[in-house]
Amino acid sequence: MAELRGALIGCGFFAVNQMHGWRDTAGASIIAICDRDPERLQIVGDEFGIAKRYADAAALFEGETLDFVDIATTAPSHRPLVEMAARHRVPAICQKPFAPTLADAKAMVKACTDAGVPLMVHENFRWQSPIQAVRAVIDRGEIGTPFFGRISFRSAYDVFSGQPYLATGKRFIIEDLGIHILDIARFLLGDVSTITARTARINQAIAGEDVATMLMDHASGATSVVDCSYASKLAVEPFPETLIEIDGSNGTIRLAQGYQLTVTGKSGTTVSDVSPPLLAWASRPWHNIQESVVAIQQHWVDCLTKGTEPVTSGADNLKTFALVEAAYAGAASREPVQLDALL
Ligand code: NAD
Ligand code: 89Y
Repeated sequence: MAELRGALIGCGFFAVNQMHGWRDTAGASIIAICDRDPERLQIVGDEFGIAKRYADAAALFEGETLDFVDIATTAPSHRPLVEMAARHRVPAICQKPFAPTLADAKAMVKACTDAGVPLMVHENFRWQSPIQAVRAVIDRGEIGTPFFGRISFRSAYDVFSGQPYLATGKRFIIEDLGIHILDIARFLLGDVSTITARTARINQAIAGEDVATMLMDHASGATSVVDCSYASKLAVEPFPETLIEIDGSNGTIRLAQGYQLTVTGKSGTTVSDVSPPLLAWASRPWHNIQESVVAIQQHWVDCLTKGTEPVTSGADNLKTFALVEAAYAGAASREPVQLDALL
């Protein structure tokens, strides 16, 4: 079968990982790139040997016949670009956060549904191999029925040097990073009915919140705590590890710093190293995230080829994005927020 022909829009900081990832993804290749910043267009075009370069997304869609488009811009441009892809009947991947607002995200899902084109959000954290390892333990019934989870991301890593826009937005950690951790909670424990949230800004040099603590009721009956911080200086910097505790009716799972997985269940206690591989182009500490980029891109190609819906489709991601909106609303009101009312 012929390789799928894709184009990348947005050649910034994270897109370089996606371009490396496409080289490692079977069944697809990037044949054109687009960025309104000529310098970024040249840097990425030269590094990855892409001759077809566009400064304008409309010209890209007019000029190329594409099997998909990979949108790696920041959130404000996501809705116009996804709607443009829908108008041209081109399946689209859209980076997280899906959109500036839930209303925008819903409109994007509708545009793609109406046009009959697949839409996947690049929600890659659940594709990290340590997270997949935790889910596999739950799925094989080793700990029985989960009743509690703590999904935790605490760090003091300087994310602002690579992504300066993160320091300037009114919203920071929930929208940028917490969104992944909330998605992992959904991935491990199922959909959420209620969320209670508290936020704080410890680093006074940034505009948004850099600490968030969230308590969630899952439809399954499980309770989880999702806690995120970019203000936590630790002896050994854990970035970008997500640490996990799951308690079930027959045992427990602990994913500890250093990618150490301890499972106590029906078969006794096992301790294993679930470190992600260091891909040839990857660099520590980002290798965990970089590996998950290849995994989600391969999933997209497999889904497009088979005609199946990606697990982080636009429709699925509305439920993760709704948690972000609900967390901000609940942090402001100091009241629990029902998810049903938002979806
Ligand atoms: P960036 O600002 O470095 O890059 C964005 C690029 O898009 C810029 O080069 C900009 O010129 C270009 N651009 C913006 N609007 C455009 C438009 N309409 N047409 C053409 N080009 C346009 O941003 P980044 O740090 O690379 O982040 C991009 C996205 O990736 C963000 O949404 C961010 O949250 C996300 N991200 C995801 C992960 C992850 O693990 N999934 C990690 C980091 C960043
Ligand atoms: O933008 C964020 C993301 O998606 O993963 C980590 C990050 O780069 C900084 O918080």
